[in-house]
Formats: sequence, C-alpha cells, structure tokens
Amino acid sequence: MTSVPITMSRDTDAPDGDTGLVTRTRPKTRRPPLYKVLLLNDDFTPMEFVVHVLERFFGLSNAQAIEIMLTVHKKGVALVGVFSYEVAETKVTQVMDFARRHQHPLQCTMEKE
Ligand code: TYC
Repeated sequence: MTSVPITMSRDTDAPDGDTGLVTRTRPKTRRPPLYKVLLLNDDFTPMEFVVHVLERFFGLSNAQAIEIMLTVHKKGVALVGVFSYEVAETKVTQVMDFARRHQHPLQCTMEKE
C-alpha cells in the first residue's frame, strides 16, 4: 500500500487565500415577486355591487372604489392593487366567490408584475 502524505495546500489560483467561496459579505436578499390584481368589465354586474366589492375586499374608500369601477366600466380593465402571491390569490378568490354567490359574472384576475 503506497502512502500519500497529507499536506495543507494553498489555492494557487487565489494566492491571497481567497478561494472565491465566501466573497459576499452582504447576503443577497431576493424580494418575492409581486402580483397585480385586475378587475374586468362585463355588461351585467351592477355598478353598486362592484363598488361594494372594492370597499369590502380591498379596503378602498367609496370615492376610490367609484373611480376604479368607472375605469373598468370605460376601459374594460383596471388595476386594483399589487400584492404578494398569497394575498393576491386570496383577494381574487374572495371576489370570485362573492360574485358567484350573488350570481354576477364579475371577473377578477391576477398577473405577475
Ligand atoms: N359595466 C357594468 C355595468 O354597466 C359595471 C361594471 C363595472 C361591471 C366594473 C364590472 O368590473 C366591473 N353595469
């Protein structure tokens, strides 16, 4: 059996002893992706119902809710808010469930920002 001597070796590619393994002093922190929640227009959902949804599930004032509802009504779609994936998904589900329970075809969707 040939014996191999065990020696401490320096990294010759990094003469200063920096192996490149631990160069980041400040850890890289990645912000989680954000999601836009959008409200879509239709011809049947009453305006008052949409205003109520925006107040109830997005905490908007009556004036803000009317503004967004009218934007959707005129342009077909409006941004309601920007949230984490979990919060956006919860809001979309809440709106869709509430609209369905009241038999309105209101549509709410989310998309990655
Ligand atoms: N267009 C609807 C109406 O005239 C109102 C409406 C607004 C519907 C916004 C959906 O997301 C919506 N009754």
